[in-house]
Amino acid sequence: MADLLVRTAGESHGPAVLTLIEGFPAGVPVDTERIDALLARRQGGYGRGGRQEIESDRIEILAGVRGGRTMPGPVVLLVRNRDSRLEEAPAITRPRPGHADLAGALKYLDPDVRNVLERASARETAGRVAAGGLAACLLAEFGIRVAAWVTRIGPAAGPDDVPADLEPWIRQRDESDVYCPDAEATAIMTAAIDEAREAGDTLGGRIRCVATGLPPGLGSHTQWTRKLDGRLARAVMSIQAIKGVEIGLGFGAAERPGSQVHDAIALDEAQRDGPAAGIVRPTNRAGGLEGGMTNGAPLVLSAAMKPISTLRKPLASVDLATRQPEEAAYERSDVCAVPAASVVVEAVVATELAGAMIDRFGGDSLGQMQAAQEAWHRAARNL
Ligand code: EPS
Repeated sequence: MADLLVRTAGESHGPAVLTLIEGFPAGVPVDTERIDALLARRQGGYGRGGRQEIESDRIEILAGVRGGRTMPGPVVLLVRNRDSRLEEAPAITRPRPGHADLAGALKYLDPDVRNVLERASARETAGRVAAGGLAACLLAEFGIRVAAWVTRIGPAAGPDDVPADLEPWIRQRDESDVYCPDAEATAIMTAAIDEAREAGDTLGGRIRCVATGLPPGLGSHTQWTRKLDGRLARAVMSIQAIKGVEIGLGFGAAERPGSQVHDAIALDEAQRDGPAAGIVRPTNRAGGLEGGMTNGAPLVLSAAMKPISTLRKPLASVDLATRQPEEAAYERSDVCAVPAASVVVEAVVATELAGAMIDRFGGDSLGQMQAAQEAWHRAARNL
């Protein structure tokens, strides 16, 4: 089992965010425009603060690519920080409730929380999105599409649908300032963000992520570490400010009897050449995962994000330098970063799915993966 390993390095106001990707197959065409477009989408979304007016994220390839294709060996991607001023950035001793500040100060016994917040910052997600963009290049070779959008911002809910055809849905999402594929809901969401901004407050929300074209059998029931639902949940929960992950019905499954949770199994000979050999599921409440494996249906995952913890009207805190009660620190902040987080969810799901594809079909080269996938697909017709 070859693991796809993604590691990031870099501080929010350091010179750059770096991403090391190890275990990626050779021969994959690297579409830098696709990766840069994902980075640009992550920077956008209504409710972002002043920082994104400074940054202009794009990747520089430092290792592992030649002639536009991946080579055997690690890939290193760099996203430069324009707001690079780590040495000049002032000490911060008034921890923000909800941020890593206080837990980090206690862990490292350091009253200057700058040393913790610089790495805890969601700026790090630029590195994970760069990796997700590379993963999407691999998935595209197999006709796998991953897309995420916003379904709620604070009190404002958008449509909960999972469309059969993703493409028109994605076009509508891309027209929305909050990455929600519904114009009416977009207007209500942007108004909610305006209201929060005026109040000096912040808003969280919900994200939906769907992946189509997945072959059955990604992930494994044989060991807890290999269960794809567990791997996806870990990847998504590790995104800054994400507090909940659901697959399919998620928490809703707890409220229904089994007959209204599980998806019946049926035959459709017209789909004999399809991904599941003509064995179809009229419903997809499982969200495409059973027993820790994909079942041929689209993957459907949802995530909940808490509101940003840097508040213009700060909550009470304590100055760790003087031990006096003080308001929490505030320099500048996003009011709402749920649209940006939807792009990060899309990226980390793509990375996990690419890892599961490599695990299933071998990770040396794209050609070998494709041959293994086609051999399995041919054999599946005889099931
Ligand atoms: C963040 C604080 C803000 C955000 C940042 C995440 O940065 P700054 O302190 O420079 O204003 O803008 O997000 C990004 C820089 C980004 O690219 O997403 C935090 O504390 O997590």
